Amino acid sequence: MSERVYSGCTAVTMAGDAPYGLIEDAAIVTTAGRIVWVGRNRDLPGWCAHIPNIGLGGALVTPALIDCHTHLVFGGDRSKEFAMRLSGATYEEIARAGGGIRSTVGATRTASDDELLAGALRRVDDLLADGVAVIEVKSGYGLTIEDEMRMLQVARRIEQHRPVRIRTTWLAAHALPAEYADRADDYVADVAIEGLKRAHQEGLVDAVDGFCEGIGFTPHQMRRVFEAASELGLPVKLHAEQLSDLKGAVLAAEFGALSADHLEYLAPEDAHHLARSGTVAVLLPGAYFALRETKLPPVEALREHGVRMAVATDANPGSSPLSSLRLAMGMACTQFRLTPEEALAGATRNAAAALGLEKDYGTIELGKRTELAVWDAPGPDFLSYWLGGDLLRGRIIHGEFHER
Ligand code: DI6
Ligand code: FE
Repeated sequence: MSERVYSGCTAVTMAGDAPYGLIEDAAIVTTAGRIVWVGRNRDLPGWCAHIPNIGLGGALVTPALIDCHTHLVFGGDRSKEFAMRLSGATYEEIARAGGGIRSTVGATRTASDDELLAGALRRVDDLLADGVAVIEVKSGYGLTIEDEMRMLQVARRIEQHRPVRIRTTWLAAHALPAEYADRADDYVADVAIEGLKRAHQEGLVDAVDGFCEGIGFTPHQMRRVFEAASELGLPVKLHAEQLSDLKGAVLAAEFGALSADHLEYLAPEDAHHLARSGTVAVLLPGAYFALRETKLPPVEALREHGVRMAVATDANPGSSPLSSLRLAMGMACTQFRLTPEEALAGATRNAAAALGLEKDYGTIELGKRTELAVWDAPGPDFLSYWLGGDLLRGRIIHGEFHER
């Protein structure tokens, strides 16, 4: 059942030694949603002769893209703050004045579940049009146990409405709600940690994150959250070094984090910590762009130390109002000087690693899930080079081709 040969395509496997793992005139064979053979069409084994063969007309086929860092469940929007920032207010000033994340918290708490879901689905649809098949979604705009859990429940419901895999991340340590003003330690204990235990009991948590920053939580507070996560056997990740260098990435590495994210202010000499722990560096050029940041993440040092780099949208109403992963890839190249191949690896193979999903996703290889993106593009560089447009011809979801 559900066996297919996809032929007449250029396979961008993102595996093996060739650039992009490229195979010209390729065939990909799938059985029950898993890749069972991939190679040159002329080498197709005899046992494939009876399998329905679908010609892709010279299309480019990549692993489906993965957006490994989003905050796409939220209420309201922050277009007014966008205007304020353009007339001189900084992101931090707005946050300290009660705007920023806290204003989205107000709008999220008052939104119904269905309203939150409807807003999220619009952004999910944007990502699907970019060939995305897996999306990580964080909580962090509820900041009570109930509202944080509600965000993750809404995020999980996305899977019932769209053909996409959702991973949910507990990010209660995102901002301090007004009711806990000057009591950050209490908030960490009562909500970030107690809530985590409850959300985990309900099966809502795939990973645990925090905003380690002057306007967020201290490394000491994040350590307490990470210790609680480790006791529950949950993997961690961290918003680290986005606005200043608090050594969050070093802390993340100490806990064997799946990823450390943002990293504009990472000291180059700290890159080796991420390499040693196998922690993925998730680069978020949308936030760099929208905040008009000028400090670049130390890409050269990350590369030198062999730290795997991912690229994600950070889709959120404040620092990164962006729902195109391909645009994030283009920005990663132009702003951060990634190569187009690094950018695609960052949205496939390394994004899968940032979510602990590399056994199933991120490359076109034997045994992986047959989740692929089929593009009208002359070559893989094009995916990062061309900004915007409608390049996706279709998606292969669980082994079945779906035209856009
Ligand atoms: N860093 C970010 O860029 C987002 N969260 C975080 O910790 C911003 C979230 C927001 O501004 O609403
Ligand atoms: Fe973020």
